[in-house]
Amino acid sequence: MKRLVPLVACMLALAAGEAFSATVSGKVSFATKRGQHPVVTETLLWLEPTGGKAPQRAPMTYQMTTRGKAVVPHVLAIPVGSTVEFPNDDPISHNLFSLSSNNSFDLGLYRRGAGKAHTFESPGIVNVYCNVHPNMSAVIHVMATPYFSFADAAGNYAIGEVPAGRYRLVAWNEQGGQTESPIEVTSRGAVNGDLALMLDSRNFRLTQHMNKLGKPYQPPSVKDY
Ligand SMILES: [Cu+2]
Repeated sequence: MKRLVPLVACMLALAAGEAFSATVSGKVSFATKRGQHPVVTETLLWLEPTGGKAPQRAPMTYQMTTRGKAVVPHVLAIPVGSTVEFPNDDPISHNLFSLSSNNSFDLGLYRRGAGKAHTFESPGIVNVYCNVHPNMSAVIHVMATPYFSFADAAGNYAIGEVPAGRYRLVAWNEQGGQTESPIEVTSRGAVNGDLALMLDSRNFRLTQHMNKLGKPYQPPSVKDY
């Protein structure tokens, strides 16, 4: 009798037209050269439906804090339409900005305090820099899909509650770039496809970006502190 219960639950679910969903999980690994240490926990994975549109996660409010002349967190993933607040914990002023298309912004120079906020209306990768400190940077992924998750320190990832369908599974890391794999979640909740992804950071070079006016940064001066 006990064994019948899941079967009955299953039949009821089917009768109600309830589709199966699956957890898409696997592992990301890195090809590196000596001295390279990509931050594995900053690896973002997401699923884009191939054909058809993904539902959206409700927009939320997030924070990106300037602290110790760094941006924390360094990588953020947010549903499209979300707002990011930019508090400044430092005793010095910062000026975060982005020139990324469709999501450009310029907070202007701001002192310690709650800071300003910006709402990100377009999906895509937003490269964030500070107009005062060329070494400060962050990345905001504005997601058009609700299916995204960061890897853990070992590179393992899990994206839950994925309905049946065909998807592009994409992995991104700042040093490792981007790679993808076609996968399918079957109507019975099985996951087919290559879930072990390899990111190649060997060609990564730290390049100097321009300031918010598209000009090279001036050499640091005492005034910047
Ligand atoms: Cu700064």
